[in-house]
Amino acid sequence: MFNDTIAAISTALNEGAISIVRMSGEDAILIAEKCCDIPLSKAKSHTIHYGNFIDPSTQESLDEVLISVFRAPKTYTREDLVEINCHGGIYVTRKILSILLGNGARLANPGEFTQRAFLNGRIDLTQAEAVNDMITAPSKTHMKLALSGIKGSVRKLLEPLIDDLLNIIATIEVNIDYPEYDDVEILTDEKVLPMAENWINKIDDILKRSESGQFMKAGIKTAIVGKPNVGKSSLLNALLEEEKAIVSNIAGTTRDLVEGHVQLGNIHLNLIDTAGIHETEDFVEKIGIDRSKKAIEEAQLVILVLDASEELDEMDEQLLELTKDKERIIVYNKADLVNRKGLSISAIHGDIDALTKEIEKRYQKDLLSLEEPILSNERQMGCLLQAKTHVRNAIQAMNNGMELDLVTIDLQAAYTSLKEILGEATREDLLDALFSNFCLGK
Ligand SMILES: Nc1nc2c(ncn2[C@@H]2O[C@H](COP(=O)(O)OP(=O)(O)OP(=O)(O)O)[C@@H](O)[C@H]2O)c(=O)[nH]1
Ligand SMILES: [Mg+2]
Repeated sequence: MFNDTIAAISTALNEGAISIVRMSGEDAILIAEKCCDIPLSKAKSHTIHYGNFIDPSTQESLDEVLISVFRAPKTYTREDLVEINCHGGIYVTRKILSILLGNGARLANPGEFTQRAFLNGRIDLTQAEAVNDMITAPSKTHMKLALSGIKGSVRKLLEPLIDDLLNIIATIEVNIDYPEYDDVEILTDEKVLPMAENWINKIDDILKRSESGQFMKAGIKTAIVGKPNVGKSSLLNALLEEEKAIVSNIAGTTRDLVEGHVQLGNIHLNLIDTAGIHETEDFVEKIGIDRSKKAIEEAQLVILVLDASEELDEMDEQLLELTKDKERIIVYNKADLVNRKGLSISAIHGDIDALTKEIEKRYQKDLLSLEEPILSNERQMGCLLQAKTHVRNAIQAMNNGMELDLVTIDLQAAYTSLKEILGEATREDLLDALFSNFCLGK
């Protein structure tokens, strides 16, 4: 528990109907009571009170407010918590905060409310991270993942593994310290080895699903490429349902990369429309073409556009060759002019269902990874990878005939790495760095 009381504006500081100023700590209720005409110290927990916010130094009434009182321990921070709902003017909100600060509260650091929730043991680190994910969630998929994170999905995902490890470590310890104790199973390399192999499989499964989940969350980097005039920009516009890129019948219309984002169901594409690739002496166009080639290299998905109304030429063949090792979809555009076998679309008429269906089909499996609990960021995945390395070391040690009392060092390291995901074995400075990414009042 902390002995200072923190305060911050918890809503975005903008003109709006209401703003919320939040306070947490031992003196939260006392300080609030000093600054209003409501007997808050008598208020029951989880109640809301109407009254006036008053500057104690002048007795001036500043705003009509609603004050919520939450008494420890069933609060966001596990401390006494007060939320002052005032009118959402920037001046009045700031003024209320400054009066609270003048009467005993300290300005909260970014993320400090959530940090207290974590340090006071109400939530684990993955839940704290999920709070931030919820606030920054750009789509329904992100929101759903963040919510399951807030509810503790990562802990549930890891708990069987952590329990298993702890159990084995404890049994080995007992075997070493109390060899005469015959109630406890005597463990041997032969018994632990298959379990460790099983842990590796479980870890790999979680890592694999989390990687594909993270990939889907971040959005698929998709480059639309092809010769000039095949309809790349028309396709970009059709996907975005807006006239973002210039379309014309002049070959070489697009010279720079044009970017856009689109959500196809739950699939998020980060699209790049590129300059048509061909041989040219035009200096500016050449730069554009170099950028197109780089975009192909960096893309996670390439949509290669061919013109259905023309025979494939050498340039098309070169592009087919250039993109052959990439994850790619080949589409025939201008299918309204000539019908071809293969995936056909007519970008200019917005007739691109065949393409969007193909994309959805291709990423269906990755999307499924989002249906089950996964790790939600690089930090968590990094710790799990470390845990895997330690289990691997343990396996190697056992294969080399090492005694279990030595193997247990690697098992303990694996256990610590897993606990670190939940923030239960980390250092303070790491936590400070982590919570400083939060915004104020959270
Ligand atoms: N008939 C038909 N014409 C199309 C279709 N899609 C694009 N076009 C036409 O093809 C021409 C080129 O279209 P763009 O979208 O600018 O082609 P691009 O591949 O971006 O061309 P560059 O930027 O020059 O590389 C325009 O005149 C479009 O109207 C289509 O589906 N059917
Ligand atoms: Mg173009």
